[in-house]
Amino acid sequence: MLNRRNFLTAAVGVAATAGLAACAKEDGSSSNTSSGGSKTITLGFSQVGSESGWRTANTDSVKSAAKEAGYKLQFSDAQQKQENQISAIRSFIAQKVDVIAFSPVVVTGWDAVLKEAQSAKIPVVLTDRSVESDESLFVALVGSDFTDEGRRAAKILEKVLQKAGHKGKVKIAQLEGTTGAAPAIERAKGFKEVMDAEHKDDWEIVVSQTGDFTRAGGKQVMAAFLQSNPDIDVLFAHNDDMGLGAIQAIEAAGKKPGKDILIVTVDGVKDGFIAMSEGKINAIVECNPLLGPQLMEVVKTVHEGGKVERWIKTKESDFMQDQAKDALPTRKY
Ligand code: GZL
Repeated sequence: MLNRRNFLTAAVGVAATAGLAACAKEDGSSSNTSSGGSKTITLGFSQVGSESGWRTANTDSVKSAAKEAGYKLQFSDAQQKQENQISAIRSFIAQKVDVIAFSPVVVTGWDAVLKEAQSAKIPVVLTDRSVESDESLFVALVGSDFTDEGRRAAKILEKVLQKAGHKGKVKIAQLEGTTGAAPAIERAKGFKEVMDAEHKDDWEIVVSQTGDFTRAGGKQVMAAFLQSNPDIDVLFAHNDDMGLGAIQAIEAAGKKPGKDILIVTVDGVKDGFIAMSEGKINAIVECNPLLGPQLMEVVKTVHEGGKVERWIKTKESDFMQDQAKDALPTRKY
C-alpha cells in the first residue's frame, strides 16, 4: 500500500521514467512534437463501476474534465469486476493510448497488466484507489488518504457520542466497503488506530462485515446485524450508500436511525447530507470524488514528460449533523 514517505522518495525516479515513456512510444513516434504542436491526447480510463453516488459523481467529474481538456477519452465501466478492468487496460494498450488511468477495484492482482503497460511505454496514473504493486509501475495517485478518513471518522464519533450524551461502553457495528479495496482496508485501519489508542476500554466493534459499498448491501447486512446484535449503539459505514441502506433496515426494525443507533459515514454525497439534515445520520467524513480536473493536469504533465507528485491528495472536510442544512445548497455532488 502507498504511503507518503515511499511516494516522495520514489518521485524523482519515476517522473524521469514517465518522461521517457511519454516521449518514446513503442512505434518510435513521439507523443508530442518539440515544435510545441501536439496531437490530441488519448486517455484510456477504467472505472470501478457505478456502485454508489460517489462513483457516479467521480465518473461525471472525469468525463467532464476530459471534455474540458479536449482529450479523447476511452471510458470503460468494470461493474466492480477486476477481470473487466484488466481487459480494458489491455485494450487501451492495444489501441496505443497516450496515458492509462484507472481506479483499481481491489489492491492486489495488477502487476502483470501494469508491466504490459510499462513495456508498451504507456504511463499509468491511479485515481481514487491505490494498489499493492511495485511503485515503478505507475506514475502517480490522485486521491484521498483513506486511513486518515478512518481516523477522522473515529474522532468525529467522539463528538457525536458527547452530543448524544452517551455514557459508558459503546457497541459499534461496522459496514465495510468492498473486500480487498483500498478504502475498505484503510478506513477500517484508521478507525481502529484511534480506537486502540484512545478507546481501548469503552469502544468495541461487536460486528463487522462488507456491504460492498452499495445501498442494497448496507440494508441486507444491517438487517442481519440487528438480528444478531440488537443492542448496537453506533454504526460506522465506510460510505454513505451503505449507511442509507442501513437506515432502511434500522427503521424496519422499529428503531430510530441517528437516535437509537448513531451513524457515521464517509463520502458526503447529496443523499447523505439529506439524511443528515433529517437527523438520520449524525456525521459525515467527506471523501471528494471530483478528481477529474486534477487527473487531467497530471495526464498532461506526464504526457509532456514532466515531473508529477507521486500522491496528489484531495481536500476534504468533516460535517456534524447541525451543519447539514447550511451545507446542502453548496454541495457539488
Ligand atoms: C473512495 C471510493 C469509494 C467510496 C464509495 O475514494 O473508492 O468507492 O467511498 C465508492 O462510495 O463506492
